[in-house]
Amino acid sequence: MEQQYDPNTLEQIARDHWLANNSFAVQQDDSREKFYCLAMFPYPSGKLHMGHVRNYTIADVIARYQRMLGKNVLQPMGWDAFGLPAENAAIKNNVPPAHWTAQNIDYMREQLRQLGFAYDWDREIATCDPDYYRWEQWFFTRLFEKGLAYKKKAEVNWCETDQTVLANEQVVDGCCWRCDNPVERREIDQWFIKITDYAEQLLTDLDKLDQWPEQVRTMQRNWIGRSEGVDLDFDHNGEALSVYTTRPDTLMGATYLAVAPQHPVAKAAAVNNSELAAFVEAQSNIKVAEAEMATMEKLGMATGQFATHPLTGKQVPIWVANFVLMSYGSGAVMSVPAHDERDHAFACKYDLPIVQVVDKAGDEFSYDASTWQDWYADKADTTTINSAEFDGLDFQSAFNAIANKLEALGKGKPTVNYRLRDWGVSRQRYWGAPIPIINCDSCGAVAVPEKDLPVILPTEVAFEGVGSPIKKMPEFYETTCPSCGADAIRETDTFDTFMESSWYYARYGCAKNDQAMLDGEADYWTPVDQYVGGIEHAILHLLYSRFYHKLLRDEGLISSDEPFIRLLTQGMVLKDGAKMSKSKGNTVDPQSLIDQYGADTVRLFSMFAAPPEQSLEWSDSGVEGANRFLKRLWKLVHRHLAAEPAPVLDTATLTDQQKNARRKTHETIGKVNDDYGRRQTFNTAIAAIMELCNELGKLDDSAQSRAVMDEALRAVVLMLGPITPHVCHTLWPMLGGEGDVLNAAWPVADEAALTRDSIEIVVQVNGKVRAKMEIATNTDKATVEADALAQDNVQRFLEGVTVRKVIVVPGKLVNIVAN
Ligand code: ANZ
Ligand code: ZN
Repeated sequence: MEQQYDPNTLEQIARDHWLANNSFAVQQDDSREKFYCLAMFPYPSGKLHMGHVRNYTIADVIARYQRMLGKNVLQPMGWDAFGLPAENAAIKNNVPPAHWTAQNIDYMREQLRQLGFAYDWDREIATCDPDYYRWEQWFFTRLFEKGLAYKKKAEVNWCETDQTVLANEQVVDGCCWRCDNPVERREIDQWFIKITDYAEQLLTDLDKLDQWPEQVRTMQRNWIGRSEGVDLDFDHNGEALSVYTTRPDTLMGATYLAVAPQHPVAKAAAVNNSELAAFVEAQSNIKVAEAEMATMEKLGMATGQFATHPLTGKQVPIWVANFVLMSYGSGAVMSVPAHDERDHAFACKYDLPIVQVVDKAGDEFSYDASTWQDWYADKADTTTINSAEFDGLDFQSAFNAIANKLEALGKGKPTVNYRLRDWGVSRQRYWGAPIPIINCDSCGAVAVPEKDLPVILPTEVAFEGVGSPIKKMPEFYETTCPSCGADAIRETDTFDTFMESSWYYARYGCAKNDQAMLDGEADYWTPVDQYVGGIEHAILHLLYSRFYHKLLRDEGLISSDEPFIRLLTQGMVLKDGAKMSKSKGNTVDPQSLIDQYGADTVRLFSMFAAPPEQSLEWSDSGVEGANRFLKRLWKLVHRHLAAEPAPVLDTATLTDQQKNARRKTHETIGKVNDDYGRRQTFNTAIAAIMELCNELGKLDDSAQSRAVMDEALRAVVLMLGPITPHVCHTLWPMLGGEGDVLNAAWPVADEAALTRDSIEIVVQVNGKVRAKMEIATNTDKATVEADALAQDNVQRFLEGVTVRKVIVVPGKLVNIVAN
């Protein structure tokens, strides 16, 4: 009697086999090409969701495929284990974050195991493990010594009632999430890493990442935000008031200056002007996102002071304006209301002079606020006017001429600016890696010496209120200065969790090394050949990792320039058109699906339902369909095995039907290979395999048909191996395959099987299809023409008309033009 497809039993057997053989543990092997496949590691929030399942299945399919191509494949897994949710859970459930995290990790590891992912578990990392973060602390001290890590005052959200700093997500409508009192902004000492020193490299190296989605590269480019301009000085009471402009060609049209509310000139002017002081005070306290900046109301106030224009010597008024950022350029702007939309609106509002200095042939300029046109700010095809000796120049010539003149006068120089800011890495939270610094009254900030690392985060803590427990633990923060020996205070801030996720991919290469952060094996495995993860990480995580990689390289720990060669950003999992999320209550628990259908069905569905980069719409019937297909495949194989053993394939004796089935098999191999490797469209690969199985079902049970079937079923099992590894593990030896299917060689299409003896040609009369005919593939053109004209139905349409022309498109169609 035929065995039933029983996923629960066979999947357990397959997984036990992999576990017993440690099938996915890998070592450095210089004789083979290496392939490092990585999916972004999860935050251990409790249990897996469908987004995880999809993400990890995509990576697993790629890893298993590459392994079958004969490469030495590393696919590790670990935990992004620090972060705020663990603290919130600790407050709510009264368990220390370390315990909560460890429990979640154990549960989720078991779930990943059940899905059959081919991970080298020997390399597992949890970022909250001191064996991991000690190296991060050590590396930070190296950056500190090089001057790449520094301390400066920066603003945080402060809740006076709870006496604590709040993360941005803990501020709800300007109030504390816990006590609902208004949140203030406070300046406190914080640690920064100088990513701005690497801005140019981070930008130019994007050009090397030609296997990244263009969209992600563009987002990174915009985030870095490089601009070329000129720093130039106006004179203010004998002192230089510097402005940054990308449009020095419009300098002769600068009719006023605008400074940020925090600018020294604004503050000085406010001393004897209470109205201005109030304005400056109010505007300094408002912090807006840059995106809001564009749409918010532009407000300003005159300082009553003037500055001298560097070229004309004219006096221009200085205004304070809310749209000027203190943190960009010099915090002061030369305003050119004729050619900058913002300056124009401001000038109209406050009745400031407007002077046109750029002209565009054929277009009328208007000073009216309602008729602002984009061309006023456009740099293409312009000519300078009203600019004295600089008249009649295009943008670049005017830029250069004015920049040169300013340089000659010692009043300006060309500058490059970046929107990118240094990376603030201090968090005033508890559940993170302690920043390895000791603050001494006489020596200042001193790095914890290597011998005293790691600085271990105490884990048996109780949460009282919301503040970080280590800020209230003298036994943690009371220490002595490593350099002078005096009493000193240990830093109680912890690192931003982006610190851990910025280098974990490299640590997998030598996860167990307790002598060094990274070693030769880590250098062997890096860079990651294929990285898979969510588009939500397109900017920060990927930019910080790219930066960290360059820091590691410059410390001599790694030899490549970029961490991730190829990037696949997976789409979201939706249900009824909305993103699956707990708050929407539309989640599907992968666990219940695994229990009901087995892991292979869940894997097959998540790969079949959509191309990986697009969103996947959840469908129960789709899951059932995936399950039905696996049952059909199971039947097909068992029916084949129940028949007489297949004889040796004899290609010379095959019938047309057998030849077609065999050609279909090899065409599918070619297509699936391309879909897995180059295109990464696994859904179309699966569709092709399903179609092939349908065709195979039509074969008769003659001896050579069974031989064709035998070859085809082996190919099907090999091709599905990466997607549904458990069932393929079971079927492979049944079909006489040697060893584990996961180590079997990827099938190669037989060119000879692809050639067709005959081909179908469409015959048209005046562009309309009138007949189809089978002809031998090597038929010459004249014979094709003659055969086409001889078709019965074609003859009918040629009655009473004259053939004017016969067009033959080889291998496809014949069109007869007649009238
Ligand atoms: C005069 C001018 C004329 C400007 C014109 C633009 C158009 P990007 O490209 O982003 O670097 N700017 C300079 N510092 C600023 C600050 N701290 N806050 C707000 N705006 C500032 O932008 C550079 C341009 O933004 C500069 O060029 C300056 O305005 C403004 F037709 O100077 B421009
Ligand atoms: Zn000291």
